[in-house]
Amino acid sequence: MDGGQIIASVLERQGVRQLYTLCGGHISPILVASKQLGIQIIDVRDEASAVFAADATARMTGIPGVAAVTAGPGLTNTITAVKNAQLAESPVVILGGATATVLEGRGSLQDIDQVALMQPHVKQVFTPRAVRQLVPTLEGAFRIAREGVPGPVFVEAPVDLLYPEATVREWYIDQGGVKEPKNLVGYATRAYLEQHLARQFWGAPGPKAHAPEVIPMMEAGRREVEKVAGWIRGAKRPVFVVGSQTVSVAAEVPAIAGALESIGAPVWLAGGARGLLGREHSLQYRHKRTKALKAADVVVVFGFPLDFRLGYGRSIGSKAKLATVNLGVEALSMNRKPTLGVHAHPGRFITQLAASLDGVDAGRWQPWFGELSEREDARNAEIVEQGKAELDGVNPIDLFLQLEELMAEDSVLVVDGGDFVATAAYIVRPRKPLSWLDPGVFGTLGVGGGFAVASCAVRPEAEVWLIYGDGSSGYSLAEIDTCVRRGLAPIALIGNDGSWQQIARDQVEILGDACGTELRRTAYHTVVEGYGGRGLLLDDPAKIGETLREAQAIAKAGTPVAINVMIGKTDFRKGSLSM
Ligand SMILES: Cc1ncc(C[n+]2csc(CCOP(=O)(O)OP(=O)(O)O)c2C)c(N)n1
Ligand SMILES: [Mg+2]
Repeated sequence: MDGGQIIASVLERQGVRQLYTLCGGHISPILVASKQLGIQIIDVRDEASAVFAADATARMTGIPGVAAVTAGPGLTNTITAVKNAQLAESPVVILGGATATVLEGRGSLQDIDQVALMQPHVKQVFTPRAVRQLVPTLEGAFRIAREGVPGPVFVEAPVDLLYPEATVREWYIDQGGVKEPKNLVGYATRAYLEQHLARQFWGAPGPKAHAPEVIPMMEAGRREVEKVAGWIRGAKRPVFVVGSQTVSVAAEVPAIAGALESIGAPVWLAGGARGLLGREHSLQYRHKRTKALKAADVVVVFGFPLDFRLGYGRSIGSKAKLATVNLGVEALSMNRKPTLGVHAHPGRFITQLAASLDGVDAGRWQPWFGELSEREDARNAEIVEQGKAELDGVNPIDLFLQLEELMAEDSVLVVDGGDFVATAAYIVRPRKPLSWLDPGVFGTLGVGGGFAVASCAVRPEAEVWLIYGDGSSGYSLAEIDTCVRRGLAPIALIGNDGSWQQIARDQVEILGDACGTELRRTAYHTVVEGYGGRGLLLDDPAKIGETLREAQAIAKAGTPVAINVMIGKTDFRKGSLSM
């Protein structure tokens, strides 16, 4: 077995089904060997997309996503996506090629200090330097990615660990010109290289790959569970905020949803936890979270930091009892000291709470539910009204209200953009758990192509909606080409306002100049045709329904499709600024 085959065997044992990559000589053996083991090789058009795709795969499956990129620029191109995965707490294994071990630091092609480059953005950097180390190193990388607060890890695999020993020997000895030494220097060099080779290949291939280690979900102590359960029993106006960490163990998600239902408190779902309770649920609220938090007497924030999205903790009334539950110790008291910080897996804590609360009388909360529902219904009615406004172009609210009706039960929603996607987030409801993919706290534009590629690969039966701002689509529309080559068929919905609108809105109002924020009403539907997909233009509000349905049919038949929607200006998002 060569190093490429050894790495592939670990991937297979860890349950990896897709390997995202953009090729390079440094990583060829990993790609070829993985393909031979039946792992799908998905070759994208930008290394960032490979890592975004690996991130999305991890979020949907709970198994670390894997991206293999070549040395030097292949790796530097991933940085934004790696940082995004770190902040989204997504377990990703980045396999990076590297120069041959004997050439390190000697000016070979694409040789840079990759360890220093990656260190700040990952949980750990792994640098195997002998073939026998590959299996334990990689298995360690997979474990670290999943353990504690999940996140990305980087494994640097020098090219001479990946090819067969005979090939590497030929590079070093034959091509190195020391096969038949002519003088003392030649003999010394040869001896040095022989010794180096022996160190690298001694004991190879090393141990066989094992099944992934079971990492138990971190539990809270009984006293913490009892304490929060006691608050909930005595609460008049409880509020639960449930964030992405809660759903990090995919297999446990149905049990966690069941536990939330059995507790019966009102729930706001955020980030990757959206869809946890299905399309609609009597416990789930989507609007007026801040109002509810201000009025609540008990607030439990599960797997979500007290960051800008919760007003840095100030959104929660100062008299409320506040529990934060998080895998990260620092997140427990970020910006505000909670009444109780619980260092545990928030999903597990929900099931622990439900067990402890068995038989809580949720009926007592009827007046509170009534108040919340009134506000929720009023906001929904307001949205429907705003959707009726006639604009100069398609009304995005009308578009999403219709999409909400038409979208398949088995859908995945990917969002990448500013105002257009924020509008979508208000209106479109994920149908199931683990079917909503947004960048996360880093707010990175450009995730869309990679996320959509992964969604189609991981859920081949699903209808994948890629909701793009026109500005954002420019980063990754080239992944339509990847989709065509790999038989993946997302539906891209591009909100074309000829603007980086979310930025333009405030820049113009505060500074009086739109410079740097203007785009053209580009023919993105033609662009995707060039890549081999189908493009539809939607500029007539009367044709929203038929165009959405046409796109669904095209995607169902296996062709990726983009709808270029000429949207009109609304003030729906006025006044919302995230800093
Ligand atoms: C990589 C990156 N660059 C810049 C930004 C800043 N930014 C946030 S929203 C936005 C505008 C997005 O424009 P578009 O995708 O067209 O959506 P719109 O707001 O127009 O609906 C920008 C530039 C960012 N979040 N990420
Ligand atoms: Mg725009």
